[in-house]
Amino acid sequence: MPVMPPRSRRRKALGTGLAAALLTGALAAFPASAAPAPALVPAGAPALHTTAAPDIPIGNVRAHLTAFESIAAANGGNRAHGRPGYRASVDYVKKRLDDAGFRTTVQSFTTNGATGYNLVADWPGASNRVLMAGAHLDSVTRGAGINDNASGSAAVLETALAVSRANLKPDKTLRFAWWGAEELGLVGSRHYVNTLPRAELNRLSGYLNFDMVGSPNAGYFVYNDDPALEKVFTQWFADRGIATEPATEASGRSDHASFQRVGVPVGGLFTGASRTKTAAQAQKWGGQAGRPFDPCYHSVCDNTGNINTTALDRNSDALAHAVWTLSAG
Ligand code: DTR
Ligand code: CA
Ligand code: ZN
Ligand code: ZN
Repeated sequence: MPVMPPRSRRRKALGTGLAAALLTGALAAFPASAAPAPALVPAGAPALHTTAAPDIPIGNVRAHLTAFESIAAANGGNRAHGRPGYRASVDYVKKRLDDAGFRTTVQSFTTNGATGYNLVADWPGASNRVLMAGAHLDSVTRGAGINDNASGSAAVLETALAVSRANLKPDKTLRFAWWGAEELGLVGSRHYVNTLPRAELNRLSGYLNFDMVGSPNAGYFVYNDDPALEKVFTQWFADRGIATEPATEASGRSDHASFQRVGVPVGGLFTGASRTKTAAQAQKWGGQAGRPFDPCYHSVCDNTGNINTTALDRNSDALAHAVWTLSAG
């Protein structure tokens, strides 16, 4: 069985996300909840902002990828809809969320003669608004689906676990989702929006999608469907001197399209699929011009070797930043 990443377990045991994320061992013993954050800051150090997102530990994200790869290996080499590797992937994510205090729901549906599942996890907020972030959890039958889309699944999972470690008290309810049967035509996410009552759909302030966020020959693409959501991401990258481009390859091609159809503002990140990186893109992002962003797209070689760790780390941190920022109000 895949094991929980050790860092998650340690952080959970500490129980004070802010202290665990930001302070040294000596100071971490100090109960963060009992003292205002500024009192813990040494003179001259930058002020702590309790609303700032933590750095998402890339080691934890990669540990989830390894777990998904093991799940595929133990279940005929894939995690596809209707195959045992898909259900095992749902169980893996659900266990970690349940242990972290989320309210989880498994929604089943039938397509292509098999039962599929969406996993939804809520972290309650104070207002009536809901912010969603999601990723499809199914692979194609050809392989383990690690860039497509264990990468997005792991980044969303680790962000959710970071919310729990920080004991975040958001204004909005935070809702994290892992979709089934995306590869068969966005089936799971479409089922979710079609079965959600209109009053519940109206609570959704936005849906953020993460599908392929660790492509080996990565580009930094930001969905340009909603200007406000787009800006949260583009600003995060600009602040770090990383160029981005609008994700024109994204239109209608992943689960955000299901939300767009019913009028929910959407955003997201993408590092490229089978399109070729241009010379200009290689100039600004590095990598190989004239080669696909992901040469193993939908292939058996989409394994843990098919990941650009820097891209996955940046996108995971940007995801957490967006969730923290957009949780307000
Ligand atoms: N939906 C993806 C492939 C894909 C193609 N273009 C984009 C843009 C944004 C996200 C994903 C994609 C798949 O699962 O195969
Ligand atoms: Ca990080
Ligand atoms: Zn795919
Ligand atoms: Zn995908």
